[in-house]
Amino acid sequence: MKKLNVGLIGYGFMGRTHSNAFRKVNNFFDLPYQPVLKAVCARDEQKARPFATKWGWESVETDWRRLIERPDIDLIDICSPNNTHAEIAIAAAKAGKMIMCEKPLSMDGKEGEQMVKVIEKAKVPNMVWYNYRRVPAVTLAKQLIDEGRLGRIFHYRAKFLQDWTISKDLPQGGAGLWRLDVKVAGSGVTGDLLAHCIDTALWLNGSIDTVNAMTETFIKKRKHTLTGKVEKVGIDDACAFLARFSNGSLATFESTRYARGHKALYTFEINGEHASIFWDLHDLHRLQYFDHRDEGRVRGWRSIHVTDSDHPYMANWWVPGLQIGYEHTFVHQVADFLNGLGTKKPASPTFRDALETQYVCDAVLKSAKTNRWEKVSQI
Ligand code: SOE
Repeated sequence: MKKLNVGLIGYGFMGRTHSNAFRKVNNFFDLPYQPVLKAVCARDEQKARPFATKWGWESVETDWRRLIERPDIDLIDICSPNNTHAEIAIAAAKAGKMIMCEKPLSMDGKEGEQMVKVIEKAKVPNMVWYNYRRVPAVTLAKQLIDEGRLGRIFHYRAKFLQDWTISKDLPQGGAGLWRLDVKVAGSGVTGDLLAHCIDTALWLNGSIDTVNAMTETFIKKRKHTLTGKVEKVGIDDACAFLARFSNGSLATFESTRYARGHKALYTFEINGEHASIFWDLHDLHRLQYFDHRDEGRVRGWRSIHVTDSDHPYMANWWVPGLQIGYEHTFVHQVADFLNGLGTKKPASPTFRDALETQYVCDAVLKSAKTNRWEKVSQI
């Protein structure tokens, strides 16, 4: 097993999920590489040091450029806010480092294109952390669709609902709350939550041709943590859009951070000619499946408990019937990335795959402004 020295940039919520994944992955998966937690990088050394101690990072850097220059770092993992992704990824690629980048890839499609160009020229392995693809039930959905069990697909329906920004007293900017600052996040729920739904949808159901969207910013002004002033809010608090896939199916997507009572209700349903599937993040180890070809007397929705050893990823965990959760999706993502390095078949989503999601987000935000159907740029 070869060592792979990782340099992590950022130590927020995602910094924790990634650190956990790098630490655990070799305990559960037989892989050609072993990640070594070499250095964590954050501007505030006082905060980065306890994080490094807690998660086992060997050293601390306070300047990402210095981290990239280090000859002992093989892989740069970017979990800093969205407006930093492009500059860091481009510099890391030019320095010949492998790159893993938090979602969304970029602030918009144009920026994403520049990233893809440089990364592909440098020929460095790369991946974007769209972790929900690697929930075993979601991967099972992919298998069932690819086996043709659903037949022709008619409908795709996805939503991602949260309720944590309803208070008008919540400021914008700063730790965690940069998601409310358009200059840092690029957009609101479209890039933060719908990007997940779009990534899964493109993976399961192929490309999207056109979209028609509406967005709303319910709280128009919020205090900015960094300036102390009340400033205009530039993000979309809610977004809903219609879409047409290239395979002829119709879709609805909805996301908001104003759905009181819902914390992370990511669901999707797909209706095909023969069968339908439904998945819900709040019940993530189950896949609901209805197959019209079943004998009529026993036909009905099956609730598949995706915990058996012939289910995706599950043979690597406990014994059949015992569940895993959210953090394991990140472990799976690292395992697939490392296997991809070994076999030279890059695991998805690569930067190029994630650019497709940016193009859909761009078209959605454009349509919300023009009030028209908009075409999605194709790669
Ligand atoms: C926002 O609240 C958030 O943390 C997103 O940034 C993540 O991508 C999503 O998985 C959960 O919600």
